[in-house]
Amino acid sequence: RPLHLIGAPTDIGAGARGASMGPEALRVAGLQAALEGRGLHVVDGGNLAGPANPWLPPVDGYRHLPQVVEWNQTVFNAVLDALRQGHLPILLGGDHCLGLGSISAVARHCAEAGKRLRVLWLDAHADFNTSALTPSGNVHGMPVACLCGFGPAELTRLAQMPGGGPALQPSQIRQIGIRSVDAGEKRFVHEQGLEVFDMRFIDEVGMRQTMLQALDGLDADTHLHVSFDVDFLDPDIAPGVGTTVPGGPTYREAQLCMEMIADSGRLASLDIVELNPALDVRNRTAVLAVDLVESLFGKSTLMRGPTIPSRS
Ligand code: DIR
Ligand code: MN
Ligand code: MN
Ligand code: MN
Repeated sequence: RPLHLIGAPTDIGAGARGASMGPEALRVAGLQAALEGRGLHVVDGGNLAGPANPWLPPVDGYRHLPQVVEWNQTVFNAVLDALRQGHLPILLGGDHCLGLGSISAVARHCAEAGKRLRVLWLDAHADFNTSALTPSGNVHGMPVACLCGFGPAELTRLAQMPGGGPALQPSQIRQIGIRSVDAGEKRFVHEQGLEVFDMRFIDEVGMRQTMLQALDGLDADTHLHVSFDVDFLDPDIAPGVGTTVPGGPTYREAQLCMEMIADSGRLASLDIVELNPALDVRNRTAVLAVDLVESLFGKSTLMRGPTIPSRS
């Protein structure tokens, strides 16, 4: 099915300015040509428009909430539109607050199409803060909580399902690469039972076993959404992000992660977020993101899949 690029040039939920340049950096790094080189049909829908970043301190625990709501509404509409056309949406962020709009649309579409939804959240952070827990007020630290129904009415309403429940249950989410969780956020992650494959887990069992577990239970009726926060990657290879955290996946671990997702054959929507060209070095982080996205869409060294068949 055609891939549909949706640019959302904003840093409205971030703690550093510059993620608004992410969509263009990914285009300059050759995203479309790379995917077309895989034989895929790619439509670049261009960039969405939305309010400027007023760069203000938090109000009631949120920075820029009205603007965050507006951007997410716009992203929601664009992603739902692409899905209803039978396209595979690729959201080019923008910061990770946009995962709320994107995944809300995916959840809505799955409900309409009778599909089950699994979300892989590749990130250094759990993004499970609330206004009461957040140390920063930056909404890019809150989208997972909002999707699960914990957030301001303006955002949880967008994430509401036809039946009235939240877009996601914690049981539908697998977080991978996590290594920075705030104190209150940590308790909340535990309380809600989020399945977190943190860096210690990956160190101890390896990326292969991690991905086998994260992808376990997918079937033909599962829509797999990947929300790829570029700060998932180790900052040594991916310096172009606003909130680097040391000790992330290496180049090889990240490749294996993407290859195993590709092998599942279930990928049906994608976010690429938090790329910050203002902090990058000659666009290398964008180039790396494109390289990894090629693997995510099935690029492999040889004309074969896994060496060891996909059973743990
Ligand atoms: C931190 C940073 N946990 C916060 N979050 C980031 O401000 O809530 N998420 N950078 O990607
Ligand atoms: Mn389309
Ligand atoms: Mn994130
Ligand atoms: Mn992050």
